[in-house]
Amino acid sequence: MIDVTALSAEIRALAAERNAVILAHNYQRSEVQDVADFVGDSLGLSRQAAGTDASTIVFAGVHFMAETAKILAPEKRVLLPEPKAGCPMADMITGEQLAVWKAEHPGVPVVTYVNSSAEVKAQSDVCVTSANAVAVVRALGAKHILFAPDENLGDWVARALPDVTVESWEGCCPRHDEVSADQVTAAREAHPGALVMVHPECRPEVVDLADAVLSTSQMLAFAASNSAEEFIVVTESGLIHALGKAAPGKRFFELAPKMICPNMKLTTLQKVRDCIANGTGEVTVAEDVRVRALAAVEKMISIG
Ligand code: CIZ
Ligand code: SF4
Repeated sequence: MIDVTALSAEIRALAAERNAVILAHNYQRSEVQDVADFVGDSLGLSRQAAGTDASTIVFAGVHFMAETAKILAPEKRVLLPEPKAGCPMADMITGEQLAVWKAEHPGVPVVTYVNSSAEVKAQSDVCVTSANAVAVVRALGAKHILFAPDENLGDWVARALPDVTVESWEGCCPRHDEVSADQVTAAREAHPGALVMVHPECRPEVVDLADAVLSTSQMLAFAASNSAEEFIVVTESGLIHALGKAAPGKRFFELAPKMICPNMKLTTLQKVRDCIANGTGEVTVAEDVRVRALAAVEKMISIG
């Protein structure tokens, strides 16, 4: 058995000694969230990365998130405690595949979810997160867009903006895409009165059952500000810990079985400690790719 308190104290001391800031995604293990300086969604954490005085950023999350931090904070050293922590959705489209798709649709703007590689962002007109996808596409003002890589999020945007033709790449988050309407209905029956919060990476028939369709940062704000006391949470299990801190005293229920992203759980306290101690897992982005990816990310940030 590891001593979580002692290991966490060791990590905090090492981070201070090495001038490192620890960022943890909302889907990380509870003890990794607790040792971090900041917990949040990928964009919120990347903004922390850009604004920090620390020279090293330890990104407890998956690869594309650390890459996004590097895109925004190129002068800093960005470390990913577990280099094998990838995102299957981000891997569903490569830079070459996007180039072919674009060539088939000359002049059609490419809108890319931040859950994508730097190579893919670099070929995109604008990025979006699940929190701002609808607002960014609306502000873009295009009648027709290519949307990559999440078909379900593309669907959500298309439904919110019926005047826009959204052509989506057939990617998905395996964890969110496998949720069935029956699972949500069973959770509602078990907890009548609880509000159902659904992430837009879920399928349309699951989104249809939601009281609110929200990104992780939006779920945290919604649960804290809503007068309801009970919520059914349809996103990755790690958010339950963050929700408990954002809205203390409220009750949060998960689906059965729980939604667990194995890549998010690869990062452990021991790996965070080893990464800071040894400076391992550095994430780099080629400068020409970074500059083009930054343009797509900055365009998103300027809109919302
Ligand atoms: O952008 C993020 O951090 C992800 C993957 C989900 C969300 O809804 O915040
Ligand atoms: Fe990727 Fe889904 Fe895991 Fe998020 S939860 S990192 S989208 S596989």
